[in-house]
Amino acid sequence: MKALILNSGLGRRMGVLTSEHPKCMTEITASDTILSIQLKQLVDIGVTEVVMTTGLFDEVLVNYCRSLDLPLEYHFVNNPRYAETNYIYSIYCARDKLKNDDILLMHGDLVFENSVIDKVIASEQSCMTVSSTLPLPEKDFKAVIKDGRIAAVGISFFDDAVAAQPLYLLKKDDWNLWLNQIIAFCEAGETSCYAENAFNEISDKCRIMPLDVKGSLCNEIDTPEDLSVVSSRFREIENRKVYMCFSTDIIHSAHIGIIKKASRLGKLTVGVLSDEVVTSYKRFPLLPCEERKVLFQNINGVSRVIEQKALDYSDVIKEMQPDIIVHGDDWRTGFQKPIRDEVVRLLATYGGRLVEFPYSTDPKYVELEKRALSNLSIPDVRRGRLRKAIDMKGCINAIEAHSGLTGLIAEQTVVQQNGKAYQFDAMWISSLCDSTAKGKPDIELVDMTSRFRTIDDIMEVTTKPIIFDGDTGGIIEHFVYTVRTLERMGVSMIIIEDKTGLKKNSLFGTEVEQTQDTIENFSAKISAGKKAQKTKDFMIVARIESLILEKGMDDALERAFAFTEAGADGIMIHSRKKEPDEIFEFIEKFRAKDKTTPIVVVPTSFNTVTEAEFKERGVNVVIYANQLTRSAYPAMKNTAELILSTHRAKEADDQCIPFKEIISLIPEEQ
Ligand code: SPV
Ligand code: MG
Repeated sequence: MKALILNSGLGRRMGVLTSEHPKCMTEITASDTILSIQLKQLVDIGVTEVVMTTGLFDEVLVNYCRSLDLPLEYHFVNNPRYAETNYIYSIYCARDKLKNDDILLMHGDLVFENSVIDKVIASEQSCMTVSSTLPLPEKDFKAVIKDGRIAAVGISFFDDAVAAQPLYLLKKDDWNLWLNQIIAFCEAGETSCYAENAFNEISDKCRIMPLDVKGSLCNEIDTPEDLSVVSSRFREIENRKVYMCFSTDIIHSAHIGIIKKASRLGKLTVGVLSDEVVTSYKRFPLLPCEERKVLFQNINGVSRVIEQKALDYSDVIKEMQPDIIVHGDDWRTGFQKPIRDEVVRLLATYGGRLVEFPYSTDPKYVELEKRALSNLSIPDVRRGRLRKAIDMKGCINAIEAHSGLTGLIAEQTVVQQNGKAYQFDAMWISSLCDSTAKGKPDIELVDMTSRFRTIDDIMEVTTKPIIFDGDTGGIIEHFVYTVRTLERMGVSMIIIEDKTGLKKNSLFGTEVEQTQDTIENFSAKISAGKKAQKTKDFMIVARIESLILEKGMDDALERAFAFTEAGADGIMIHSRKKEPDEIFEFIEKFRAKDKTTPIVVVPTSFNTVTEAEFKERGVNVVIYANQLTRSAYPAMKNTAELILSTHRAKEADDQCIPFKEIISLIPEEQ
């Protein structure tokens, strides 16, 4: 396709404004002329070749085009008889460059907004821009429409006519017909009429459809009055507030494409979702928000970048009142639909508009996201993310995982609620559940090699950070090796409890004999572990059993401060009371002296407390230590009993999900 821009006219009605250059070089904004706007629009829509007819100031025009330095190939054709002929003759002069091609024809004094040219270029048939909402102009072009097609164009038609602007997309066959008629006219000496006079004679053979641009800006500039109206309208359009939000940290060509489209609608502000929102909605971002902001700030077409702190747009809309919000059309269904509905509602309150572009499902982008995910599972990347998540969110949660399958549940479960998304931040490799899954008691019987194997199974299919239940940590000489192995595997945190001898699960409390380690020995274990680790990321957390073993609050606090002093990266305080009072008391007293060391809780017994309340009191990690095992066991037992009592599997089917559903959880390839 070639663009044909007609710039041979004298533009006499513009007065002094055209005394030194052609009309198309008249400034519309401080940085753009009618022509530079048109040419940039052509570049944006992918046109590379321009045929431009010239007249007076031929050289000025040619030099000006070159100075714009746009990626366009120009064919300048001078009409030497510009003073006494009309543009029909200019086209005649350029005929050899115009044959057998689709032509985008425009007058050189036409200013239109981007959406107009976008619609024209998207048309599958030849078309001419018309406006059904404008009054019929006295002197300018009108198009007569018959049977849905343009039957005639001129200034003297008033019946069955609409206002029309000289912007055409002409498909090769239609254009050849019209061009041949233009040639015939000119060779017969008819050189001072409109090119449209030639069209009117063959219009029944052409299929040029009216393209209704309604109230969009598409105006010729003939007089200084036109100039003032059109340029203020153009500036208004250019300054429209356009807003678009991104969660991505991998910017690819589809993002650039949609940014380009959005920036053509006005001044584009990009919202970058905060790290916290991205983590709960999608996955841990590969780049923190500040980095993502810098990336977007440097993309062509982006005027401003802000942080969007919620998945829903209400705050942004209230603050910024964008004229246009741009989004992919993927949010019309699914969990984002309520967010979209709210955006539509809020925009309607002040006349804002939602513009949706088709969402790209190109497999190469899916592949990129897959790669990002596998990146997150690399040990070095995974290990440090727990600390980062704690810093970012203040308080994170973790759920138990004891196998690849439970790992996948921890990894993939997302709940959408009121336009927000929730998922687990980390996984807890519980000694109790790992032992139970193997049908063994939780007494450090399952050896470390086997525990590492469980971690490996989980790591193979997940990306989330791992907190390892290290029981007592064993003897110091063994503990240092455990630390190094876990660190190398990409585990983020080990929690060891201050017990010695035959460890039993804490939930037995004082019902079984359990011995607490001395402060000195346990502190030495922590210090040795801290010394052994190679990275800064890895965390060793001291778990205090004083409340479980009924040794009192003072003992718990004394140990907490001693273990922190010994280098512990966090304190886990445990209790098996239903009431959270002693946990709250510990947190309050610990926080009175230590504001920063992370506190971990396992609310199996005191399970009425919400994460928000824990956070408010100063807790940083909430671990749901065994709920998957505890809920799976009765379900499985029930099914086994049902099969035994009915002597077949049919009755049990109601409580089984189809295997297809389980399979869908399992990724085909990592
Ligand atoms: C585990 O999950 O193995 C724990 C937490 O150590 S608790 O069972 O509450 O002791
Ligand atoms: Mg345990």
